[in-house]
Amino acid sequence: MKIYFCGSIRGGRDDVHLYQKIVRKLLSYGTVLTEHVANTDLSDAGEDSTAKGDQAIHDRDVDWLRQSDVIVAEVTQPSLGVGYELGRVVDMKKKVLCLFRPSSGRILSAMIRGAADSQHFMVRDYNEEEVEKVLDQFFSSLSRT
Ligand code: 6IA
Repeated sequence: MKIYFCGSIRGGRDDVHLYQKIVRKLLSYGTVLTEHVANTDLSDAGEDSTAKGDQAIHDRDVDWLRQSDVIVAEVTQPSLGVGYELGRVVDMKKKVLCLFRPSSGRILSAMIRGAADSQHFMVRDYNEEEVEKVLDQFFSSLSRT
């Protein structure tokens, strides 16, 4: 199974250690196309900031989104890139799990929470301690569909 993990990069790297935990767990279900999102060496400067570099990142990521079987996004740290990726995949009719931590004190964008449906796009409120259990539940629900 090909999994695309979305997490904030230029939106801010406050949750990178949680992204690592999520990616470690996702690797037990399949190939994670975007392991670099959880790389602690990757700063919110996003290294190659030339126009060509950004275009290459965009085109490669959209291609990976098309190839992926499932998308998991940590959406607590607001990120334009993550929001854009989620908007693109809605039209691809892929299975999507968005993970949000209400304990952050933030309120999730209506454009993400409001996109939830009973078929493809799921938004799950959770605490960090239960993330592995939440992922287990999601992936076992996939194997039943
Ligand atoms: O707006 P943001 O930067 O927060 O967007 C983050 C999202 O966009 C992530 O879910 C990634 O899939 C994607 N993304 C944004 N920047 C990069 C990137 N930068 N590389 C890969 N995906 C990115 C450069 C780092 C790379 C050379 C290792």
